Amino acid sequence: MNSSIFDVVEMAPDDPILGLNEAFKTDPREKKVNLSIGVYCTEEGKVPLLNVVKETEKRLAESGEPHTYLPISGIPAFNSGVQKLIFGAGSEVVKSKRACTVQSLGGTGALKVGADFLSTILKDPEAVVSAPTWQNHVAIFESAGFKVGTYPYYDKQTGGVDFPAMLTSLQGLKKDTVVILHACCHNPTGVDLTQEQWAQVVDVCKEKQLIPFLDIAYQGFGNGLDEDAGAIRQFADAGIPFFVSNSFSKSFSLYGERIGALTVVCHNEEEAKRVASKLKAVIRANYSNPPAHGAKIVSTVLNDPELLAQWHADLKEMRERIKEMRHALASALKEKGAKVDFSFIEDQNGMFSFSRLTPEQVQRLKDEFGVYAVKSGRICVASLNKANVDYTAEAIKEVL
Ligand code: KET
Repeated sequence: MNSSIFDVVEMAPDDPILGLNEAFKTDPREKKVNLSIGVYCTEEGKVPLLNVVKETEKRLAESGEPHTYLPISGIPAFNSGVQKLIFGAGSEVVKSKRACTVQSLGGTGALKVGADFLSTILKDPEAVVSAPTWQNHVAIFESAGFKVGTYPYYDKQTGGVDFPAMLTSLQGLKKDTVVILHACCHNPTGVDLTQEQWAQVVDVCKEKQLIPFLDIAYQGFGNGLDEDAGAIRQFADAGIPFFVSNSFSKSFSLYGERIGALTVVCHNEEEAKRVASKLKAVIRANYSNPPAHGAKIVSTVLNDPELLAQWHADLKEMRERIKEMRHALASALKEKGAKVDFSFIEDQNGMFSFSRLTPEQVQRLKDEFGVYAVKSGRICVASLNKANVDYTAEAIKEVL
């Protein structure tokens, strides 16, 4: 047999989240529940087409625009809309033009463009992520040439944040370390910092000259659009440079459109212009320019008061249904006499709950009940509904 250049290629493991999602789809069992991927589903178990998206798509279809290339950094009205959304319309950052924003392929694309750009300006690029974090943070920064470490975050004893340990760890980092932070709805734990704690993180980043990189993939799923952006606004007020990757996958239910943005906050407008030019170079050499459809939807909504109000209503409905499901799951587990107290599920934020189930229990949930969760014990409570919550609680109770 001739040798092949691919002889050296080993089978890569399935992705811990997307791999499960694929496995779920091919599971023939009728009674199955997908709590793996972070996707919001309606009471009917479907990924929603938001009312605001339906209406905007109708308008876009009527306008009959051709499918031409977008500028390298995306639609300008989209990028300015993003800045108003994350910093607040009256923000000094927006007015002074010291931030630049580029459209990206979802939140993932924003992280990747940011990491690639940073790796060109840092000598020995190092980054830290929370323990635990969304696994792709590590993969993205490593693939951009970073050495990636962790800082303490989740406290297994209390189910909250081990804030003193986190702060001490950040204080020990060397200058220019990139600190990846979940601005709200921490993935996978669902536990967030208070605004007072954020103020202390901002102080440490400023004092130690660290580079904060705030990932906000769930704005609006915690307590509201402005409330969830509190950390970003504190960093903006501190006057230090920082990065924000945001995503509309979840908040507009536009997962497949790959729509998000990277924003780099600089010291002044002149600096922001130079940074923007380099971000464009990174994008051009990767995928040339971004896709248009999702950006057209989001920019239309962000710049139209009537559609914006509709989006706020759609988002509120999703946020409230998730809270209802948290309550339903915790109550069902209690009613069934589960050995463990799961009331903490109701205190967590966003789409996820860190269930404290072990990898073995997670495996049994899948094998015996067709209930899919991430190995870490993370469950997506946004996929629960009145029809599957009881079955899920029963399954969890059985594997404890
Ligand atoms: N950041 C975080 C924290 C995050 O959870 C996701 C997606 C993203 C960024 C990426 O978003 P996107 O706009 O799709 O590129 N998380 C879910 C999906 C995934 O793993 O890709 C999840 O954790 O299930």
